[in-house]
Order: sequence, then structure tokens, then C-alpha cells
Amino acid sequence: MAEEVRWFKTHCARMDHGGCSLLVGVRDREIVQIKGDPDGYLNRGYTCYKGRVSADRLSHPDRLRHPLRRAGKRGEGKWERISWEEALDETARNLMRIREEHGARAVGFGVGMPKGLEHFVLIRLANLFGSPNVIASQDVCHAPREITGVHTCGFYPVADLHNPTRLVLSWASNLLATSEEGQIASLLLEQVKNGAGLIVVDPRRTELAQRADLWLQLRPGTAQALALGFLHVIIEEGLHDREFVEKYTYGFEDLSSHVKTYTPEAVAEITWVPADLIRRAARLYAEARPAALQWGNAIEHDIHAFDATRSLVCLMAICGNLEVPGGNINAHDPKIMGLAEFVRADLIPDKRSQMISAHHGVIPRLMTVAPAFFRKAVLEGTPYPVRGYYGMCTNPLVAWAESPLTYDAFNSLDFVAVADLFMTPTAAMADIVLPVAHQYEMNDIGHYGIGHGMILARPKIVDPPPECWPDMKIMNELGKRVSSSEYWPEDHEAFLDDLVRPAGLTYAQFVEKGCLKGPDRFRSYIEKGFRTPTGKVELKLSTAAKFKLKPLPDFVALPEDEDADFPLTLTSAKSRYYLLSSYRWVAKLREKRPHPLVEIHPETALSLGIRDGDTVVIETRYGSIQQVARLTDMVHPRVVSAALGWWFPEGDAASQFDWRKSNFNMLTSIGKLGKEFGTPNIKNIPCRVRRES
Ligand SMILES: Nc1nc2c(c(=O)[nH]1)N[C@H]1C(S)=C(S)[C@@H](COP(=O)(O)OP(=O)(O)OC[C@H]3O[C@@H](n4cnc5c(=O)[nH]c(N)nc54)[C@H](O)[C@@H]3O)O[C@H]1N2
Ligand SMILES: Nc1nc2c(c(=O)[nH]1)N[C@H]1C(S)=C(S)[C@@H](COP(=O)(O)OP(=O)(O)OC[C@H]3O[C@@H](n4cnc5c(=O)[nH]c(N)nc54)[C@H](O)[C@@H]3O)O[C@H]1N2
Ligand code: SF4
Ligand SMILES: [Mo]
Repeated sequence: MAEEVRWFKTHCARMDHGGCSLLVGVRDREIVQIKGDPDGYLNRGYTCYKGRVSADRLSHPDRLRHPLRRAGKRGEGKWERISWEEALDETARNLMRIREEHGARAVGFGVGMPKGLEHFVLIRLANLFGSPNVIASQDVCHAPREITGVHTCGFYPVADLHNPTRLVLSWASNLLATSEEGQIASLLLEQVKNGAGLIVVDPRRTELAQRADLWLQLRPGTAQALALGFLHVIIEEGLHDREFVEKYTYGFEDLSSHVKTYTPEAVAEITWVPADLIRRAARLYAEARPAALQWGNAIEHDIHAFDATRSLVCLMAICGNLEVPGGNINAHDPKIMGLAEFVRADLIPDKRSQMISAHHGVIPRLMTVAPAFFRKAVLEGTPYPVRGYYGMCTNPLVAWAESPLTYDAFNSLDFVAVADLFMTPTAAMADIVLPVAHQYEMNDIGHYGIGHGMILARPKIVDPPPECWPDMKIMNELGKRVSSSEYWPEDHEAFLDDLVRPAGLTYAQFVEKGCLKGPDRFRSYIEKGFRTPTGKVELKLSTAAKFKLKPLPDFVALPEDEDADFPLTLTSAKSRYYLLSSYRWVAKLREKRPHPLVEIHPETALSLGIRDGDTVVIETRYGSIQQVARLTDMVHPRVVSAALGWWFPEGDAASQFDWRKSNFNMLTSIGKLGKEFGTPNIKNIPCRVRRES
């Protein structure tokens, strides 16, 4: 007789930034159902489709189940099965050989979107190995918001969707599809249900835009111009919070005169948003106190990311929305082990000056290496040669701008090891491939170290396949081989206990609680000021000259020049069914989105002879790919929005699963980079589209 279903609590992970509290039903050691936990701190019972089918990641017949060693030439798709001893010894031997020949910094340690605690164990591994080079997608993901926030107001201002707000200004954020940053879609919907106003700034008429009081259909790549237009209206009309501005900001006079030229009329020309709509939106935002500015990823996707994020922090500040409930807050961590201690930053004191990025003069506090700089080091030896790579939780061949360069870089490295749960285009370029245990199969902690003011327990629910190891265990064993073993615990799960010990808990006790939240602290600036050099919000940066930064946010130009040969603007948004390049092999997700879809306005399509469902070629100056046309008036006639992250797991490893065919990053280039973060233009690119003949 079949066993009864037993229910366990955990938190969703590795499908987006995660955070929904889940009830997981298990029968005969298999997960049979997943539903939302009504007690969940972030989600109160909510889940999305991909969360509910997330256990299907574990059961695919082609999942990696054994360590593999490359058998043929690199990238030829030929493998032999090896033992864990062999895999770890061989990886260690190669990394140490490179360290001997070229120095520790010649090995890059790669991560992708932070998925769990292994992210920080990897930084620790790099530090203990002696390499300052952790390669991450921070150039296009969160560093611009976090670090600009810290430079401007001393912290990373996140929208407070837990306390009642009067208005949400959703700016380049698509929470209903992405639930990013622990800002679960349901939190936003709840605010709207309770009467909060909603303004959406997005080039696409998203589901959220359809619910908004005002929708500003922005021309892609002009966010900072629009924000400067808001500042103009608010300051000209005296709608700013005078008391706050006077007591707690630095450089208001300069900002005021600086934004004089950004009249709604001037800004309308740049942004395509009608001047009246700019006025109305700016007034609504300024008058609704508190208002939460939910800023999204798209403002970090071109070379002007610094200006865009700076202008938005200035907007929050002059309207008095910083550090107030229902505004944009400093999410304080609970009492847990600090990041520097966890990653043993003390062991690599000269990291900042030694890392590849130092050569490129990036903004202080950016402690990972942008993929563009990593590849320059590999391919050109600038500023010094890099010859080895250990990567996990990432798929650079598809995720990084200018994919062909990534291919060349991986091809030219002396040694590459990749840990993943599936053979990806990047794993197919490795010398050693390591199979991982995944969510539900290992004990983990979520949201550590990423400024959300909480950590979430993700206890193990079922056993992994016998030879699939958690990344943390892999690195713990590798760490013992490549660095002094005293820094590595006997059992990797000690990391989990170490982390929560300052809270007076063991990991098991933390799991009972499920969530640890930091203290709510609002308006602490009244007593302590802001943690900037002037002690105030720096509308004008006092450190600008010292750090070679722009003192005031500006709109200088579109990210790429207009180009008559490429008359449309290419943008993108994340898919609600996939996590960037991941999980195309999960059948229940793939059937929802079997093909990469490019959104084209019906009028534009008509003029180009394109029908819904046609295969089309999308071209930029840098490359061309194929996707399937989806005709929709949710995009502007002059804008097309293509799908991200595509490769075809059903294809052949010897051709890296057709990674060139539909992959957005074949269309992008690292020719131009933002100075502060090394950000390339991965959106807002001139393009053209035609029917595939
Ligand atoms: N053009 C363009 N490029 C972009 C973006 C864009 O919007 N446009 N977005 C950028 C952003 S914001 C980000 S964060 C990056 C994301 O870039 P990545 O993080 O590199 O991409 P993902 O697809 O999230 O994850 C990559 C791999 O992690 C594996 N994985 C999942 N869970 C685990 C695990 O537990 N262990 C291990 N070892 N592997 C695991 C998946 O199978 C997948 O192969 O891409 C960036 N690239
Ligand atoms: N389902 C799903 N969820 C995810 C992810 C995923 O891949 N899939 N990825 C995770 C990751 S790594 C991240 S960083 C977050 C990102 O989550 P979000 O911040 O929501 O980011 P995006 O979906 O990239 O873009 C958000 C919106 O910006 C709009 N946009 C495009 N170009 C521009 C522009 O030039 N200006 C403005 N103002 N808006 C523009 C797009 O139309 C889109 O609706 O999501 C996380 N959650
Ligand atoms: S919204 Fe994110 S965290 Fe919640 S169920 Fe979906 S994938 Fe999981
Ligand atoms: Mo991201």
C-alpha cells in the first residue's frame, strides 16, 4: 500500500531570488506536491507556477549524476566517468599548478546569480586559495543599485512592501513575473489591494502596467532622463520634503540648478513619455508620503547604470522617502555571522588592489570582477594573465554579454572546472564537470549577504542521487586540497551552524523558526546621520573627485548611437517560466514556453511582412539570432523585446547545445562599458528584424 503524503516546510530557491515559504509533500521518498505555506513571512501562501513544479528539476533522466572528465578535445562533448577522489584531485592539481606558474590570481572563481550559501563558500575558497578574482554578474545585477546606494545615502535602499505605503512607483521592475529580491509578487498585490497607488515605468505594458494608475511607456535606455525630469518637476513646484532636504541632504542647490534644463518637455523628447504624464507622475510620487520606489534590474543594463541609479536615489531622498516605513529602507541583518568573517576577507587584505578590476578603475566597494574584464584578462593578459577557472551556479556562455568572446576565453583557458546539475553550454566547455545536489536535496540558507535584512531556512527534504554533492561539500573538499585544511571543517554543514550561532541557534533550531529577520529601524539618521562622508544624503557626491565619479546624475546620450541601418530598439525582460538560462529541460516549464519569443508590435510586423509565429532573424551590429515572432501591442512600435538565456538542452553537447542560435547575448557587445561597474549594453541596442527566408 502506498505511504501517506507527509508534509515538510522549506523555502523556495534557485528558481528566482527565492523566498516563498513552501509546504512540500513527500511520499515514498519522492516529492509529490508543493504548495504555498500560509504562514510564510514573504508570501502568505502565495507561490508561482515554476515554484510549484520546481521538484521536477531533480528527476530528469539526463541530469548529471557522476563526476566527468573531458575525453575528447575541449568542447567536443566526449566524457568519461570518474570518481569524486579523481575529480577533486585532478581539479586541485590543475589549480595549484596554475598558481605555481602564474600566481594565485591567475585562477578566476565564477558564480552567477546568488542562489544559496555556496555563493559565499566560493568567495571563501577564492580567498583561501589566494585569488582576489571572483567573477560574477554584479556588473548587471544589483551592484549598481547597492553600491550607488551606499555611496549616495550610506545603504542600499530597498522598497518596504511590508509596511503600508501610499504609492508604489515600479521602475523597470516586473515583480509579477520575477519576484526579485525577496519582493514577492503577492506583497505588491497586497499593497495595491489595500489602496496604495501604482505607477509603472516600463517600456512594455506588463501585467503590472495594466493594473497601474499611470503607466509611463519609457523609451528603453532613458531612465535617468525621466528621473531627472521627475526631479525637475518636484523641485520647481516645491513638492520636495523641505525639512528633510534642509537637514539631511548635501548638494541640493547644485542638484536644483542642474535639473533646471530637464523640463518635462525636454525629457519627453528623449523618453517618449508625454510631458503631462511626467508632471502627473512626479506630483503623485512626491505627494504620496510614504511612497516606495521598487526599482528593477533593467536600469542596470547599460553603460549609464550609475547615472540611472543615482538619479533614483536622489528622487527617493528629496521626497523624504528614505528610511521611513512604506518607503525605501535600510534592511538590517539579523544577528548572524558577518560576511567578512564568513568569507575570511582578512586573509586577503590586498584584494582590492590585486583584483583584475583594479586596473580598470571601477567604483570603490565593487569586490567582484565584471565578466568583460575577466575575458580581457584571459584573452589579452590585461592586466595580467588568467589561466584557470572554477565555476558553479552560472552559465557564462549564455549569460554574459558578447557570447562569442566567452567561447574564445573558455577555449583558451588552461583548465576549467564547472559544477552544475545539468550539462550546459558552459559545462560542455569544461575539463572536469561536477554533479551537484540541488534544492530539496541539501540543507541550505537563503538570502544571506544580499541586503534583504533576513535569512531563510531551506532544509533538506529528500536524498540526492548518491554521487550528487552539494556545492558546499564539493568546495569544502576541494578547499582542503588547495589551501590549509585548518580553514575547512570536517563536515561542510558546519558552515550552516557557524552562520546562525551569533543568534544563539543551531541550524536545526533555525530550521524550526524558518526565518530570522533583522530589527526594523526607521529614521536612524535623526540620531546618527547618514553613513556617508558628509553624514548626509549626497545628492552631489562629496567624493566625486577622489573616486573619479560624476558629482551629479546626468543624461548624456542613449547607450548606443542611433543607427539608420538598425532602426528598432532591442530590449528584453526575464521570462516568468525560466531563471535566465536555467531549466529549459524541465518539461513542465518547457511546455509553457517551448520557443524563444520576440515581442514585436503588430504595425511594425505588418510593415516587415512578419506574422505571428514566424521564425525571424534579429540582427544588431554585433550578431544575429533566430527567435519566434509574437505580435503584441504591449511593446512600442519602435521597440522589440527578445527572449533571454536560450540554448537547447535537447541538442548536441558537441555544438554546446546550439548556444548561438537564439541566445540574446550573441547580439550584445563589450565594446563599450560603464566605467563604474564594467556594465555593457545588454539592453537598448539598435536592431532590425526580418522573416527567416
Ligand atoms: N542579455 C542579458 N544578459 C543577462 C541578463 C539580461 O537581462 N540580459 N541578466 C543578467 C543577470 S541579472 C544575471 S543575475 C545573470 C545570471 O547568470 P547566471 O547565474 O550565470 O545564469 P542562471 O541561468 O541563473 O544560472 C546558471 C546555471 O546555474 C545552474 N544551477 C542552478 N542551481 C544550481 C546549484 O545549486 N548548483 C550549481 N552548481 N549550479 C546550479 C543552472 O543549472 C544554470 O546552468 O545573467 C545576466 N545576463
Ligand atoms: N521568472 C524569473 N524571475 C527572475 C529571474 C528570471 O530569469 N526569471 N531572474 C532573477 C534575476 S537574476 C533578477 S536580477 C531579477 C530581475 O527582475 P526585474 O527587476 O523584474 O528585471 P527584468 O525582468 O530584467 O526587467 C524588468 C522590467 O524592465 C523593463 N525594461 C526593459 N528595458 C527597460 C528600460 O530601458 N528602462 C526601463 N525603465 N525598464 C526597462 C522590462 O520590460 C521588464 O518588464 O529577477 C529575478 N527573478
Ligand atoms: S515567486 Fe519565486 S520564490 Fe515564490 S514560488 Fe515562485 S519561484 Fe519560488
Ligand atoms: Mo540578476
